[in-house]
Amino acid sequence: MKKLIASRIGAFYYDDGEVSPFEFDEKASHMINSYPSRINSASRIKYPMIRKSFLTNKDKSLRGKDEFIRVSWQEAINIIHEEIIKAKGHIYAESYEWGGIGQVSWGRMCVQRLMRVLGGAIFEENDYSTGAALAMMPYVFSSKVVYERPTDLKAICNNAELVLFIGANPLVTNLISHDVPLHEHYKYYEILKNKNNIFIDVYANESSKFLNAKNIIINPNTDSALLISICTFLYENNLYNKEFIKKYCTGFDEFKDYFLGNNDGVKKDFAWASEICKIEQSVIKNLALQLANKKSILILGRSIQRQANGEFNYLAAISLAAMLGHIGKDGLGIEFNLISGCKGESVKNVKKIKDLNSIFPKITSNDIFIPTSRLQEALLNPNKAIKYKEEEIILPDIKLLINASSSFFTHQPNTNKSIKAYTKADCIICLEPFFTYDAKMSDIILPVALEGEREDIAISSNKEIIFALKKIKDDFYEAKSDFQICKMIAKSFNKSYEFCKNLDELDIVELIYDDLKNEYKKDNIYLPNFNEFYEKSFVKIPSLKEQESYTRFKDLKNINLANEKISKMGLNAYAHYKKADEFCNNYPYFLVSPHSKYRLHSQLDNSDIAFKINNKEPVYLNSKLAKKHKIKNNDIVKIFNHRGAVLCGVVIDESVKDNVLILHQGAWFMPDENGICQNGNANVLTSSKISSIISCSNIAHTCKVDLSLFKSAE
Ligand SMILES: Nc1nc2c(c(=O)[nH]1)N[C@H]1C(S)=C(S)[C@@H](COP(=O)(O)OP(=O)(O)OC[C@H]3O[C@@H](n4cnc5c(=O)[nH]c(N)nc54)[C@H](O)[C@@H]3O)O[C@H]1N2
Ligand SMILES: Nc1nc2c(c(=O)[nH]1)N[C@H]1C(S)=C(S)[C@@H](COP(=O)(O)OP(=O)(O)OC[C@H]3O[C@@H](n4cnc5c(=O)[nH]c(N)nc54)[C@H](O)[C@@H]3O)O[C@H]1N2
Ligand SMILES: [Mo]
Repeated sequence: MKKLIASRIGAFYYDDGEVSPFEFDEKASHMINSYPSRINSASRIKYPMIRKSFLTNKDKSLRGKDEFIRVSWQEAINIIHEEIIKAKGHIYAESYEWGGIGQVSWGRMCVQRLMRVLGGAIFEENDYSTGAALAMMPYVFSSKVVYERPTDLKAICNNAELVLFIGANPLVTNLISHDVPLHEHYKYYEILKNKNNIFIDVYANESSKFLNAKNIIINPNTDSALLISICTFLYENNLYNKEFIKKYCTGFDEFKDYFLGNNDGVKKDFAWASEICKIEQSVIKNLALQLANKKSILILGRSIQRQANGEFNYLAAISLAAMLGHIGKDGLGIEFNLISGCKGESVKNVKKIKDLNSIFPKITSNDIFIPTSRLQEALLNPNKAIKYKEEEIILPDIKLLINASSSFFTHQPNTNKSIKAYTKADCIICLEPFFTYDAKMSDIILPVALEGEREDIAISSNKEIIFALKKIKDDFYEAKSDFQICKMIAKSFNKSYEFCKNLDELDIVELIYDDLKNEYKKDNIYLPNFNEFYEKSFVKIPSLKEQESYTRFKDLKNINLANEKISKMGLNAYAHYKKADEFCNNYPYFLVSPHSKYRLHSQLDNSDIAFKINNKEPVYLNSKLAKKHKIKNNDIVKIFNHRGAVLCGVVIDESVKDNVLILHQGAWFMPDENGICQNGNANVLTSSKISSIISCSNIAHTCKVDLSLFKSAE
């Protein structure tokens, strides 16, 4: 019989090896087809296991090379208990972040709650996705802005004449979502096909192709130069909205002095940008004129802020949008939050669903926060003072790592540095369904149940459908849910009451459902009782359907284009373009590592939907570069720099900028005996430097490499 499964790659039915789409998914993703091969993957972890030399004498030197010994759950919990006591005050528990789903048993949430119940731990502030932007926005607007309710696609379709996508590939990045995606955005992208769409990217990405859009193919890491040169043009030709600038913007005069070159003698005009961006001046001018004459919205992806000085790329785009003066007008201006979560239309009167944390009383604990993506740095340099925003912080001394839902070796830039960093920890505990490199580098591995093997409750990303996640198949060997594992650890400290009032998953699922049901009842919206919901596996919340379109920044107060506090940090706040080359060693090509349509980060790389060329992750490059290196489609190439090397399979794509290699992030790290990754994990090559001290965030998209032919295709 068909059973419903809800996940971050979508909801779908599963019946004895067969997958079929969920009826309310408006365009089910191909990713759901990964499920059968994934649940039965040979790489799954079956039992709790402990690294042999850790078990015998706590030796760290064989981490990553050692064999694992099967232990009972009780033995594993006993050892974890002792290690937690030993490392108190030095435990890192961020568990960043995309494995699993659910309001009760999402690994990241469970581990964080467990550690807070036990007194606190070390966590990270902001995130890998938009770390630079999240830290920058309070200096520009009055709040973090990025994840606030977005101007939705419905409003854009109704109002915009020109949609400018900057480093954004929303039809790929909306395949997945934190909550269950229903892909309601497609119908709006169908409407957008009739508009004027322009993509600024390093290649003609999938979304651009879908919209049949115009492409401006840019030299990576130079978007702010392009955007600033348009500001100069608008200013000099009196084509900008003076009233908007006067009413809402501070710092414009300083910014103007910068783009006119009043202080440094360099006018930031089309000639200047053309040289930096490697785009013809006429193309930039044409874009500038269109922006000046059409009602537009700038849709920003996140890639351009996951770069050296990425904070300023967002600022440059905001400055341009401010000069265009559409911010706050229906469906126009600028938007940062259409990259995942679908967000076709805003649904009225949504009540917030609770989770394991919010359904129980809040726990206060002594937590320490480091900036996002600084774990490696903290492990290698405990007690080091680093500059962060306007202050100095001391990196904590980490002795124990506990990870659930996290793939550090594919998500953190500079994998070989990560390997060195991991040798510093005394103990590493990993809750994982699969034998990833993270699992291999751990001391204690605990097998985790996947969707379909545990009970939970989840909501769709548009908040219209509540899903019951059910156990629809037998236990996978000894795998348990993250919730069950964390509850067992809490219990070993006599803290399971604080963790979950001693309740089981299904009891908490019922509490969460009933809480939501009661909230809706206050608005005369009636949900079925829990048993009926659970029996059916999902419920569509009635009467929410009156969908409105929404535009943000209606209550805009101020945009600060050159915040003094940033200048006080030693960074030039009004110089919105900053060279990225200085961050890179002298290799000929930029490596860009976007998010793959075949994966959720590293997840699904071990499924049969993974797209490989000669068993390697594909690298996309254009024929000019291929000719230069005498390589052809399907050849295996080595991509390298001073940080390491990876092997990839060649795909020639004419649209890729001629100094760029595109290698999607997330291929599992599989080093040979010389440390060369046989599977093409992009982060072997990327730099772990910080974007700037404003955020100390990662710069995965600022990376240079070289390549050579490794093996010709037959
Ligand atoms: N299928 C799928 N969807 C996902 C994810 C996934 O792993 N798989 N991950 C999710 C998560 S957590 C996040 S944070 C988002 C990420 O969302 P984003 O950060 O927006 O996605 P990216 O794929 O990194 O980059 C988007 C586009 O920017 C382009 N780009 C890269 N460098 C530059 C540049 O210098 N200039 C310009 N103009 N363009 C550039 C890339 O070629 C790509 O087409 O995606 C989410 N959605
Ligand atoms: N080069 C480069 N690097 C990047 C980026 C980039 O654009 N380029 N993007 C960055 C961004 S935006 C992000 S968000 C990060 C993503 O980084 P992560 O969130 O670490 O990525 P995932 O690969 O999704 O890791 C999830 C892990 O959880 C495991 N898992 C699956 N289900 C469960 C479960 O139910 N329980 C538990 N305990 N584990 C489970 C999976 O097997 C996997 O190992 O990557 C970042 N890294
Ligand atoms: Mo992300």
